[in-house]
Amino acid sequence: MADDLLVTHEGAVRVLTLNRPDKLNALNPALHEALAGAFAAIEADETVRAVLLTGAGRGFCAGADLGQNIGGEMRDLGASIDAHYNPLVRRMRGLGKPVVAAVNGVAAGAGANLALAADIVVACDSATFTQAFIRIGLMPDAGGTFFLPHLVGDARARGLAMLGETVTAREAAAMGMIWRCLPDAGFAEAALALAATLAAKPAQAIAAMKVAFNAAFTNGLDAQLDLERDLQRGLGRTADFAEGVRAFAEKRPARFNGG
Ligand code: T3D
Repeated sequence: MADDLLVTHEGAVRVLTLNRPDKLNALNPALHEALAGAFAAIEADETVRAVLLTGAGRGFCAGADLGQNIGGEMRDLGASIDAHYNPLVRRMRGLGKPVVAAVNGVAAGAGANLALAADIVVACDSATFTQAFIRIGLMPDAGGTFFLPHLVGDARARGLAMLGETVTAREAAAMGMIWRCLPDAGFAEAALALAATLAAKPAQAIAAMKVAFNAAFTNGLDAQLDLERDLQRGLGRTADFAEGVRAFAEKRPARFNGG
Protein backbone atom coordinates (compact mmCIF):
# COMPACT_ATOMS: atom_id res chain seq x y z
CA MET A 1 0.00 0.00 0.00
CA ALA A 2 1.35 3.40 -0.99
CA ASP A 3 0.48 4.83 2.43
CA ASP A 4 2.77 2.35 4.18
CA LEU A 5 5.48 4.89 3.45
CA LEU A 6 4.87 8.61 3.68
CA VAL A 7 7.15 10.64 1.44
CA THR A 8 7.35 14.36 2.05
CA HIS A 9 9.63 17.17 0.91
CA GLU A 10 11.11 19.68 3.33
CA GLY A 11 13.27 21.91 1.16
CA ALA A 12 16.22 19.79 0.05
CA VAL A 13 15.39 17.07 2.60
CA ARG A 14 13.32 14.05 1.54
CA VAL A 15 11.49 12.71 4.58
CA LEU A 16 10.56 9.03 4.55
CA THR A 17 8.16 8.00 7.32
CA LEU A 18 7.50 4.29 7.88
CA ASN A 19 3.77 4.30 8.35
CA ARG A 20 2.38 1.09 9.82
CA PRO A 21 2.06 2.40 13.37
CA ASP A 22 -0.28 -0.38 14.58
CA LYS A 23 2.54 -2.86 13.75
CA LEU A 24 5.30 -0.60 15.07
CA ASN A 25 6.17 -0.03 11.39
CA ALA A 26 7.20 -3.65 10.83
CA LEU A 27 8.56 -4.27 7.35
CA ASN A 28 6.40 -6.22 4.91
CA PRO A 29 7.00 -6.64 1.16
CA ALA A 30 4.82 -3.63 0.29
CA LEU A 31 6.77 -1.35 2.61
CA HIS A 32 10.03 -2.71 1.22
CA GLU A 33 8.85 -1.99 -2.32
CA ALA A 34 7.87 1.53 -1.33
CA LEU A 35 11.26 2.13 0.28
CA ALA A 36 13.07 0.82 -2.79
CA GLY A 37 11.04 3.15 -5.01
CA ALA A 38 11.61 6.12 -2.72
CA PHE A 39 15.37 5.61 -2.58
CA ALA A 40 15.54 5.16 -6.37
CA ALA A 41 13.71 8.48 -6.80
CA ILE A 42 16.06 10.17 -4.32
CA GLU A 43 19.10 8.88 -6.19
CA ALA A 44 17.78 10.36 -9.43
CA ASP A 45 16.68 13.73 -8.03
CA GLU A 46 19.46 16.31 -7.85
CA THR A 47 17.35 18.62 -5.73
CA VAL A 48 17.35 16.13 -2.86
CA ARG A 49 20.43 16.73 -0.73
CA ALA A 50 19.62 14.68 2.39
CA VAL A 51 17.25 11.95 3.55
CA LEU A 52 15.46 11.69 6.88
CA LEU A 53 14.11 8.25 7.77
CA THR A 54 11.71 7.97 10.68
CA GLY A 55 8.59 6.16 11.90
CA ALA A 56 4.98 7.07 12.53
CA GLY A 57 3.49 6.54 15.97
CA ARG A 58 5.40 5.20 18.95
CA GLY A 59 7.79 2.99 17.00
CA PHE A 60 10.61 3.48 14.55
CA CYS A 61 10.51 -0.06 13.14
CA ALA A 62 9.98 -3.50 14.73
CA GLY A 63 11.84 -5.37 11.99
CA ALA A 64 10.28 -7.99 9.77
CA ASP A 65 6.51 -8.30 9.95
CA LEU A 66 6.03 -11.49 11.94
CA GLY A 67 2.42 -11.71 10.84
CA GLN A 68 3.42 -12.67 7.29
CA ASN A 69 4.02 -16.35 7.93
CA ILE A 70 7.67 -15.63 8.52
CA GLY A 71 7.98 -18.82 10.56
CA GLY A 72 6.27 -20.93 7.92
CA GLU A 73 8.12 -24.15 7.15
CA MET A 74 8.54 -23.40 3.46
CA ARG A 75 9.58 -19.74 3.90
CA ASP A 76 13.05 -18.99 2.54
CA LEU A 77 14.30 -16.12 4.68
CA GLY A 78 17.41 -15.88 2.49
CA ALA A 79 15.25 -15.08 -0.51
CA SER A 80 13.49 -12.28 1.34
CA ILE A 81 16.81 -10.89 2.56
CA ASP A 82 18.17 -11.00 -1.01
CA ALA A 83 15.06 -9.36 -2.40
CA HIS A 84 14.57 -6.64 0.19
CA TYR A 85 16.88 -6.16 3.17
CA ASN A 86 20.27 -6.39 1.47
CA PRO A 87 19.39 -4.10 -1.45
CA LEU A 88 17.97 -1.56 1.00
CA VAL A 89 21.09 -1.49 3.17
CA ARG A 90 23.34 -1.33 0.10
CA ARG A 91 21.23 1.48 -1.32
CA MET A 92 21.42 3.54 1.87
CA ARG A 93 25.16 3.08 2.22
CA GLY A 94 25.81 3.57 -1.50
CA LEU A 95 23.64 6.68 -1.85
CA GLY A 96 25.79 9.75 -2.50
CA LYS A 97 23.67 11.78 -0.08
CA PRO A 98 23.51 11.73 3.71
CA VAL A 99 20.85 9.58 5.35
CA VAL A 100 19.71 10.47 8.86
CA ALA A 101 17.74 7.94 10.89
CA ALA A 102 15.51 9.67 13.42
CA VAL A 103 14.63 6.86 15.81
CA ASN A 104 11.43 8.05 17.38
CA GLY A 105 10.66 4.93 19.44
CA VAL A 106 11.13 1.17 19.42
CA ALA A 107 13.77 -0.09 16.96
CA ALA A 108 13.90 -3.89 16.99
CA GLY A 109 15.37 -6.63 14.82
CA ALA A 110 16.01 -5.48 11.28
CA GLY A 111 14.41 -2.19 12.31
CA ALA A 112 17.34 -1.49 14.62
CA ASN A 113 19.82 -2.38 11.89
CA LEU A 114 17.96 -0.31 9.33
CA ALA A 115 18.67 2.66 11.58
CA LEU A 116 22.34 1.69 11.90
CA ALA A 117 22.65 1.64 8.10
CA ALA A 118 22.05 5.39 8.09
CA ASP A 119 24.98 7.80 8.11
CA ILE A 120 23.85 9.59 11.23
CA VAL A 121 21.48 8.12 13.81
CA VAL A 122 19.69 10.25 16.36
CA ALA A 123 17.16 8.84 18.80
CA CYS A 124 14.77 10.44 21.23
CA ASP A 125 15.08 9.82 24.98
CA SER A 126 12.27 7.27 25.00
CA ALA A 127 13.56 5.25 22.02
CA THR A 128 15.04 1.80 22.47
CA PHE A 129 17.20 -0.57 20.42
CA THR A 130 16.83 -4.36 20.55
CA GLN A 131 18.61 -7.00 18.52
CA ALA A 132 15.42 -9.02 18.91
CA PHE A 133 16.39 -11.81 16.50
CA ILE A 134 17.57 -14.25 19.15
CA ARG A 135 14.15 -14.14 20.79
CA ILE A 136 12.70 -15.87 17.74
CA GLY A 137 15.63 -18.12 16.94
CA LEU A 138 17.34 -15.92 14.34
CA MET A 139 20.58 -13.97 14.13
CA PRO A 140 21.01 -10.30 13.25
CA ASP A 141 20.65 -9.45 9.56
CA ALA A 142 20.32 -6.21 7.58
CA GLY A 143 24.01 -5.58 8.31
CA GLY A 144 23.78 -5.99 12.08
CA THR A 145 26.79 -8.29 12.42
CA PHE A 146 28.79 -5.80 10.33
CA PHE A 147 27.72 -2.47 11.76
CA LEU A 148 27.54 -3.39 15.44
CA PRO A 149 31.14 -4.56 15.98
CA HIS A 150 32.41 -1.48 14.17
CA LEU A 151 30.20 0.84 16.18
CA VAL A 152 30.35 -0.62 19.67
CA GLY A 153 33.16 -3.21 19.53
CA ASP A 154 33.07 -6.97 19.28
CA ALA A 155 32.33 -7.67 22.95
CA ARG A 156 29.26 -5.46 23.09
CA ALA A 157 28.10 -6.55 19.64
CA ARG A 158 28.09 -10.20 20.69
CA GLY A 159 26.36 -9.38 23.96
CA LEU A 160 23.66 -7.33 22.26
CA ALA A 161 23.06 -9.99 19.59
CA MET A 162 23.24 -13.09 21.75
CA LEU A 163 21.30 -11.77 24.73
CA GLY A 164 18.81 -9.66 22.80
CA GLU A 165 18.59 -7.15 25.64
CA THR A 166 16.99 -3.79 25.08
CA VAL A 167 19.19 -0.71 25.36
CA THR A 168 17.88 2.79 25.80
CA ALA A 169 18.76 5.59 23.39
CA ARG A 170 20.92 7.12 26.10
CA GLU A 171 22.84 3.84 26.52
CA ALA A 172 23.13 3.50 22.74
CA ALA A 173 24.66 6.98 22.52
CA ALA A 174 27.02 6.27 25.43
CA MET A 175 28.35 3.12 23.75
CA GLY A 176 28.80 4.84 20.38
CA MET A 177 26.02 2.99 18.58
CA ILE A 178 24.35 6.26 17.57
CA TRP A 179 25.35 9.88 17.09
CA ARG A 180 23.13 11.49 19.72
CA CYS A 181 20.19 11.02 22.02
CA LEU A 182 17.87 14.03 21.94
CA PRO A 183 14.93 15.11 24.14
CA ASP A 184 11.51 13.68 23.29
CA ALA A 185 10.06 17.17 23.14
CA GLY A 186 10.78 18.68 19.74
CA PHE A 187 12.53 15.53 18.49
CA ALA A 188 11.02 15.54 14.99
CA GLU A 189 11.92 19.19 14.51
CA ALA A 190 15.46 18.69 15.80
CA ALA A 191 16.00 15.71 13.51
CA LEU A 192 14.71 17.65 10.52
CA ALA A 193 16.99 20.57 11.40
CA LEU A 194 19.93 18.17 11.49
CA ALA A 195 19.03 16.78 8.07
CA ALA A 196 18.63 20.32 6.71
CA THR A 197 22.07 21.23 8.07
CA LEU A 198 23.54 18.26 6.22
CA ALA A 199 21.65 19.20 3.05
CA ALA A 200 23.37 22.60 3.09
CA LYS A 201 26.87 21.13 3.33
CA PRO A 202 29.07 20.77 0.22
CA ALA A 203 27.33 17.82 -1.42
CA GLN A 204 30.33 16.35 -3.19
CA ALA A 205 32.38 16.37 0.00
CA ILE A 206 29.63 14.46 1.81
CA ALA A 207 29.38 11.97 -1.06
CA ALA A 208 33.15 11.47 -1.04
CA MET A 209 33.10 10.91 2.73
CA LYS A 210 30.53 8.17 2.30
CA VAL A 211 32.75 6.42 -0.23
CA ALA A 212 35.74 6.72 2.11
CA PHE A 213 33.95 5.63 5.28
CA ASN A 214 32.39 2.67 3.49
CA ALA A 215 35.79 1.59 2.18
CA ALA A 216 37.41 2.03 5.59
CA PHE A 217 35.53 -1.03 6.82
CA THR A 218 37.65 -3.24 4.58
CA ASN A 219 40.69 -1.22 3.46
CA GLY A 220 44.07 -1.25 5.11
CA LEU A 221 45.76 2.07 5.92
CA ASP A 222 47.71 2.24 2.65
CA ALA A 223 44.66 1.70 0.48
CA GLN A 224 42.68 4.16 2.56
CA LEU A 225 45.36 6.85 2.27
CA ASP A 226 45.36 6.39 -1.50
CA LEU A 227 41.58 6.58 -1.63
CA GLU A 228 41.56 9.79 0.44
CA ARG A 229 44.12 11.30 -1.94
CA ASP A 230 42.04 10.43 -5.00
CA LEU A 231 38.80 11.69 -3.52
CA GLN A 232 40.40 14.88 -2.20
CA ARG A 233 41.94 15.52 -5.61
CA GLY A 234 38.44 15.53 -7.05
CA LEU A 235 37.09 17.77 -4.30
CA GLY A 236 39.94 20.22 -4.85
CA ARG A 237 38.48 20.88 -8.31
CA THR A 238 34.95 21.65 -7.15
CA ALA A 239 33.23 25.03 -7.10
CA ASP A 240 32.27 24.42 -3.48
CA PHE A 241 35.92 24.15 -2.48
CA ALA A 242 36.70 27.40 -4.32
CA GLU A 243 33.74 29.06 -2.61
CA GLY A 244 34.77 27.72 0.81
CA VAL A 245 38.28 29.13 0.51
CA ARG A 246 36.99 32.44 -0.88
CA ALA A 247 34.48 32.76 1.95
CA PHE A 248 37.22 32.05 4.48
CA ALA A 249 39.42 34.80 3.02
CA GLU A 250 36.49 37.23 2.92
CA LYS A 251 35.45 36.32 6.49
CA ARG A 252 31.87 35.46 5.51
CA PRO A 253 29.77 32.29 5.62
CA ALA A 254 30.26 30.09 2.56
CA ARG A 255 27.38 29.64 0.10
CA PHE A 256 27.68 26.09 -1.19
CA ASN A 257 25.67 25.08 -4.23
CA GLY A 258 26.83 21.48 -4.63
CA GLY A 259 29.03 22.25 -7.61
O1 T3D B 1 12.20 -12.90 5.61
C1 T3D B 1 12.44 -12.02 6.42
O2 T3D B 1 11.77 -10.99 6.46
C2 T3D B 1 13.59 -12.25 7.36
C3 T3D B 1 14.04 -11.05 8.07
C4 T3D B 1 14.06 -10.98 9.42
C5 T3D B 1 14.49 -9.74 10.07
C6 T3D B 1 13.89 -9.47 11.43
O3 T3D B 1 13.68 -8.31 11.71
S1 T3D B 1 13.54 -10.72 12.50
C7 T3D B 1 13.00 -9.83 13.93
C8 T3D B 1 11.56 -9.42 13.82
N1 T3D B 1 11.16 -8.53 14.89
C9 T3D B 1 10.96 -8.94 16.13
O4 T3D B 1 11.17 -10.08 16.49
C10 T3D B 1 10.36 -7.94 17.09
C11 T3D B 1 8.94 -8.33 17.42
N2 T3D B 1 8.33 -7.33 18.29
C12 T3D B 1 8.60 -7.28 19.61
O5 T3D B 1 9.37 -8.05 20.15
C13 T3D B 1 7.88 -6.24 20.37
O6 T3D B 1 6.73 -5.85 19.67
C14 T3D B 1 8.77 -4.97 20.61
C15 T3D B 1 9.89 -5.32 21.63
C16 T3D B 1 9.40 -4.46 19.34
C17 T3D B 1 7.90 -3.86 21.22
O7 T3D B 1 7.17 -4.36 22.30
P1 T3D B 1 5.95 -3.51 22.88
O8 T3D B 1 5.49 -4.20 24.13
O9 T3D B 1 6.36 -2.09 23.00
O10 T3D B 1 4.82 -3.54 21.76
P2 T3D B 1 3.87 -4.78 21.34
O11 T3D B 1 2.63 -4.70 22.14
O12 T3D B 1 4.65 -6.04 21.37
O13 T3D B 1 3.56 -4.43 19.82
C18 T3D B 1 2.57 -3.50 19.45
C19 T3D B 1 1.84 -4.04 18.25
O14 T3D B 1 2.77 -4.16 17.19
C20 T3D B 1 1.30 -5.44 18.51
O15 T3D B 1 0.11 -5.58 17.79
P3 T3D B 1 -1.32 -5.72 18.55
O16 T3D B 1 -1.20 -6.87 19.51
O17 T3D B 1 -1.49 -4.40 19.26
O18 T3D B 1 -2.31 -5.93 17.45
C21 T3D B 1 2.36 -6.32 17.91
O19 T3D B 1 1.88 -7.59 17.51
C22 T3D B 1 2.77 -5.50 16.71
N3 T3D B 1 4.13 -5.84 16.30
C23 T3D B 1 5.27 -5.57 16.93
N4 T3D B 1 6.29 -6.04 16.25
C24 T3D B 1 5.80 -6.65 15.16
C25 T3D B 1 4.41 -6.52 15.18
N5 T3D B 1 3.63 -7.03 14.23
C26 T3D B 1 4.25 -7.69 13.21
N6 T3D B 1 5.57 -7.83 13.14
C27 T3D B 1 6.40 -7.34 14.09
N7 T3D B 1 7.73 -7.46 13.98
